[in-house]
Amino acid sequence: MIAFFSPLHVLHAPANEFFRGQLVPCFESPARAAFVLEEIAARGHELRAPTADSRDLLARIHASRYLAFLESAWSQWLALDPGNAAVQPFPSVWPVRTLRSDVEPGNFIARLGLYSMDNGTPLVAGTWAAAKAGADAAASAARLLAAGERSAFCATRPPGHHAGADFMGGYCFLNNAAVAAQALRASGCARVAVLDVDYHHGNGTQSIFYGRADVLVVSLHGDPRTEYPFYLGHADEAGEGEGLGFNLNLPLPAGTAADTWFSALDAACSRVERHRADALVVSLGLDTFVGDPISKFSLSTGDFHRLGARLAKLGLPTVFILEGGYAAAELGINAANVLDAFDQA
Ligand code: SP5
Ligand code: ZN
Repeated sequence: MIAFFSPLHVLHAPANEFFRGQLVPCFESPARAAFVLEEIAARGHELRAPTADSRDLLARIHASRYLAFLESAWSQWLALDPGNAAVQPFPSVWPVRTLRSDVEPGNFIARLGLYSMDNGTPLVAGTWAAAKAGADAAASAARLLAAGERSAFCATRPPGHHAGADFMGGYCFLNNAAVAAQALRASGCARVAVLDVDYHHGNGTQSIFYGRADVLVVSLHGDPRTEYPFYLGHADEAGEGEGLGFNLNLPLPAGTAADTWFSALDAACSRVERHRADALVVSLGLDTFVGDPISKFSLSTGDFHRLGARLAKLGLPTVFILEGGYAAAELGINAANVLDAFDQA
């Protein structure tokens, strides 16, 4: 399988994130992509740099004021104080219910809160460049499918599925899966399906397509009653307006065993089949792995073969987008197992 990879991902390397009131090392690290790169190269997959510019697609997925903020956020932060070059900005105030989000505040931290869903998504000097390269990879993968390729993989980081039209969150800034889906629509696919198998509900992707019938979103994830992102991902979220019936959430309790997970995957695949999609985007989070340090499902390394084989049975042109997965040393093996089983099916 052709794999898109940009070395620019290393520019997004924040040191710390908050966990229970303390700063801890970031789980979402450059080492993740390095392990993925190493393993897919070792297994003979072809690596390519992104070839497409995602700027026009990003403008269709994200709000222009959010994109403008993200692109210039670091220079805005430095403009406050040159000493900020060595400091990570974190939001500390958010426009929750009854507060206004239509007026962009003049205060940088207030703007950062306006455009964030959590304080767990650290932003650094190279975040925009790394995230943009990931979106370019997603656009490149869609272009490859339009040219007749069966599948492509985007070894992207930072991940994307928590990022909504106008906010970052959950280590995500630009929604790469949404970019791929929109690019596939633009290249002539009448119906696209996004299947999100990350441990965490893909709230950003869901919200971006919630009112649309042309892009079905199906997600299999830890129950948001106890798992991040907490405030979205319940089973009764079915879409709205024209999009009613085109969103399916399959939340599973933390601790769910692999066989139950694969039964839910079958249900997800059935819904994708019923959509009669022309192409599939897989938000490939690998934090369902038993050894993941922040998640509570128990897929084994071998189970990722089973996942790749099951997805291949859908028989659809498929873009795989790397999302989460924080057992970095096993991430490459788990990702490559999905791709190899898909290729061999
Ligand atoms: C893309 C993706 O997988 N994003 C996940 C974002 C999760 N953010 C919350 C992290 C909470 C860390 N909890 C640490 C528990 C250690 N026992
Ligand atoms: Zn995740």
